[in-house]
Amino acid sequence: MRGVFKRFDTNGDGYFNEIEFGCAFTVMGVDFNKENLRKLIRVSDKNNDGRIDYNEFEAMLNSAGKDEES
Ligand SMILES: [Ca+2]
Ligand SMILES: [Ca+2]
Repeated sequence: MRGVFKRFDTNGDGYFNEIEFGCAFTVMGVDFNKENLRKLIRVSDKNNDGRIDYNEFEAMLNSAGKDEES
């Protein structure tokens, strides 16, 4: 999964910003609108720095797999 993260971290700073995050989902075939994207970033951004690091990304994917019904 780290390769996936690197691939979508287009400016190479080690974090996903909103644009990179949106692109990643588009490529994975998930079409989020901006509002849902922001919501997901807010929920996934555990340390509240406004961007998603690898650990947050991985945790988000794990919880998305487990928690589909809620
Ligand atoms: Ca980045
Ligand atoms: Ca963060």
